[in-house]
Amino acid sequence: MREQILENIKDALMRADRENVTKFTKLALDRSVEIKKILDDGLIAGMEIISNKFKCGEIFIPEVLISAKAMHAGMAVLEPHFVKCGIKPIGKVIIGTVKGDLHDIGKNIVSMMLKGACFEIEDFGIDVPPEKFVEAAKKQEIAIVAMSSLLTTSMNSMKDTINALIKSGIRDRVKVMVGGAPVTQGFADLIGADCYAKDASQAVDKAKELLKIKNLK
Ligand code: B12
Repeated sequence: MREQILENIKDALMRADRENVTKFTKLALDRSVEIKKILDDGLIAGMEIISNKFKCGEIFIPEVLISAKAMHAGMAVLEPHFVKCGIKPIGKVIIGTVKGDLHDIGKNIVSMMLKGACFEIEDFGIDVPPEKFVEAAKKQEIAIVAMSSLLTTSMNSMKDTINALIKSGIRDRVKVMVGGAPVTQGFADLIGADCYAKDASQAVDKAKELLKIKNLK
């Protein structure tokens, strides 16, 4: 039954059927399916199928965009259940998709899971220029600057942001975390980031490691 609900979420996402994505995501929660399972085996699994169809030329940008909206609808159902942290935030993270890049699904998942793990999050959205990260990090006490990139052409903006942090003299005050489908550990090392994570769960573990916080949620 639970497996069937996850199948229904995937199926609705593939059909870009926002109403049913919402309905089956709520149903999965009602049936006590673990949130991480709903995310990984329902919503993200559905998005992977969309990715493959897009890659093969079976579907095009407009269809992907509608499925992305359905994905956001499912995530909106899950979000309040992630954010149940009741204790003082363990550090502030500013996060955004870098300049030139409009992809935000993965970044939003990372943001949601960090929030659920008691980090305070300020999400700058998409197409975020280096100056915006730097200005925020200058004005407030920021523990981690987190950047997402899904395009090989926007990855260099991560490097530009790190350079801008160095230039403004605050690189030592913050940790830099990077991720997104084309980003690798090698790339993170090359640009001088403090950490790379391949998915949202790993992002939570690594963010805690960066701040040396253990055993929290
Ligand atoms: C959905 C999608 C779109 C949607 C985006 C909607 C939205 N609101 O995000 C739309 C239709 C708008 C779109 C547009 C374009 N897209 Co697009 N898109 C995709 C697609 C199919 C899925 C991406 C996705 O959401 N995946 C699901 C999420 C959950 O995975 P994820 O993002 O990787 O995130 C996970 C991890 O990477 C990690 N992570 C992500 N961010 C971060 C950040 C940190 C700090 C950390 C630690 C971890 C982390 O954790 C996440 C959760 O586990 C990918 C295919 C793919 N294989 O990635 C193409 C893809 C990324 N797009 C591509 C292209 C080319 C484009 C366009 C240029 C197409 C065009 N001709 O216009 C435009 C670019 C627009 C722009 N300037 O950004 C290419 C990029 C190729 C390349 N080498 O650069 C891809 C790979 C498709 C392909 N195979 O050709 N796209």
